[in-house]
Amino acid sequence: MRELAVRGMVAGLVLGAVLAAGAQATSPAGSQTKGLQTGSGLVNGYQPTWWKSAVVYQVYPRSFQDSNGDGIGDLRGITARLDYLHGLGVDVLWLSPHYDSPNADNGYDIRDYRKVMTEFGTMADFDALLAGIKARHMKLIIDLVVNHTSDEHHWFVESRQSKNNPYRDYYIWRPGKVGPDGKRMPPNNYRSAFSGSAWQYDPQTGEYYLHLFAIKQPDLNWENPKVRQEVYSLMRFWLDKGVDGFRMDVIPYISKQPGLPDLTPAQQQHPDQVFGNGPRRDEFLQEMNREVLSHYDVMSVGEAAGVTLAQEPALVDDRRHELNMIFNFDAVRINRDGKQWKDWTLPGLKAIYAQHAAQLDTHSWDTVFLSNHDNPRLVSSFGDDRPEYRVASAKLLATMLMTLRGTPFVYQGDELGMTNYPFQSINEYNDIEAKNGWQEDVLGGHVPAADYLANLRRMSRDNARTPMQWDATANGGFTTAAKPWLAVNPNFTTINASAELADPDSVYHYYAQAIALHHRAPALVYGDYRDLDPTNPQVFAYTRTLGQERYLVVLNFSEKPAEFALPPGVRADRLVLGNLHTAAAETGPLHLQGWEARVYQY
Ligand code: ISL
Ligand code: CA
Repeated sequence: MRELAVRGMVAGLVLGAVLAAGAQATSPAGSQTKGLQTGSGLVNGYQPTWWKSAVVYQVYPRSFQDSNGDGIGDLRGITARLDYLHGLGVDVLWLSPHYDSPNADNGYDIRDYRKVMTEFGTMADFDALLAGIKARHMKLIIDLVVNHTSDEHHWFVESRQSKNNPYRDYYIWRPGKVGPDGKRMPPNNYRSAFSGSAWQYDPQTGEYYLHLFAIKQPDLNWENPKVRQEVYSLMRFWLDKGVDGFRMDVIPYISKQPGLPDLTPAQQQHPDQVFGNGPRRDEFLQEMNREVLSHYDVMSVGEAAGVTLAQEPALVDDRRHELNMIFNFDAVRINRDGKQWKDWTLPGLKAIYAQHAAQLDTHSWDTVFLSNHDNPRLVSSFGDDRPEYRVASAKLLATMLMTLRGTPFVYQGDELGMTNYPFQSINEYNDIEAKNGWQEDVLGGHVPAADYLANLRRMSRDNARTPMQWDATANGGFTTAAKPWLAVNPNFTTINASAELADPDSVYHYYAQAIALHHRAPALVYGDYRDLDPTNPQVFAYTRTLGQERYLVVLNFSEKPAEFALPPGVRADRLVLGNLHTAAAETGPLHLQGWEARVYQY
């Protein structure tokens, strides 16, 4: 009953937000920018498409909403919250893996691509979720994890049986080497992303299989045309159900280096760049596009670990017919060196966005994101999550996500300003990466426990995976179970959706406003990007321009006040979005408060 009452309240408030935003409803970019269109329908040189002007919201199903009291989020839980997402104004949901899985890596280890994970529900629940999304004129993209499967997938169960099993060649098997001491050694020096060798010895046939991730995630052999056809077939299965595309997990890794030689010491600094640039990568993606994607009006976004910005057009230039866009890691990982936190600077971040603008022409599209289920919380990493700055800095980051160039991705809970979790001990973590690292680094005697934990607390993926905070009741309204699968952040009593829906000044309502602005301003989608002051260490100021439609974005990335002199020609008398209630027009330089964000149209 409690659940129902709360949901009713949430839906009522959301309806209000939707009505309020109604006057600013999305319209196709082209209809508002006739002056800039050429005969071919281009806008500022870009071919307009729905996925370029969309705002995407990532749902991590395990942590979104539990509907049956087992402590694990599920599909019915998501369906029950669709009005909340619709009220936020997002167009597309990206669902992290919902497939049958033994959960060695929370669903990124798939046992059956055509079955829904039992904890998440049934295929009928999936169909109902999809129908609920379509009924709200939203779209759904799902996670395509085909660099590897679970070791419990029937292909692998077969593959490991014998060297002449028909599925043997679905995976990457190699005999070991003999070490100087006469002992068996893995075929090469590749390391798994989750510690240890990337090779696992299998006594059944006396060979090793490759796993760039967990031992329970054997890599598929894309050299085998049968594997590729299996993948295309499962893609069609979901597309024919009506899903609108895929987020493709570590997709550049599908082509392996011929002969799998050892990494050189230099390559060992950046192994992902070797894994992500195999010689047949583009050929495989072009084949996938030809055989599958080109037959549907869908969106494709590749998680492109190992692909540098300079290499990005190879995957996304629309004349190459591979993917629509990728997640380049330069910005999101500016605060780390390997797995270790490192301080970042604002000019460093700006330089990355400037490079994006310079290196991608109108044939290439981009993503804008600074968080997801593999990274700590947005406001904790790039803003300031101390109580006095959390709301303002979370709103500043929302402003930036919705005004930079590229399709913006919002990770669940960031629209509430959710923060990192106050982890104390290794036992509080669930992530295989954290646990394996503890085993190898700390128990192996290489890193003091206190140092490992201090870094992990800041960088762990589990920071982003704690359950959504819906209200101030037990476990944040995520579950009625006594214990959720991963603990709810204790700050749920103050940071939660119900409180934010009721507060017009909340991070949630600010996101809704920023998203609405993104939707009504073609310049924020297709406009040129110009950084006005690249070396300023405190203020990030840029313009987005599409013919006569011009926006100026000014962001004070600091708790300290700042002044910013407007360049000649910029009239700052039309504030269209701001996170602190400043007077719209200022004469002379702008006086920005700590973490103040403003958007002017001029
Ligand atoms: O997040 C990482 C380590 O902290 C990255 O190395 C990450 O593993 C890499 O970006 C690939 O991520 C994707 O594939 C993994 C899965 O664990 C991640 O959740 C997924 O996003 C293996 O499927
Ligand atoms: Ca459940």
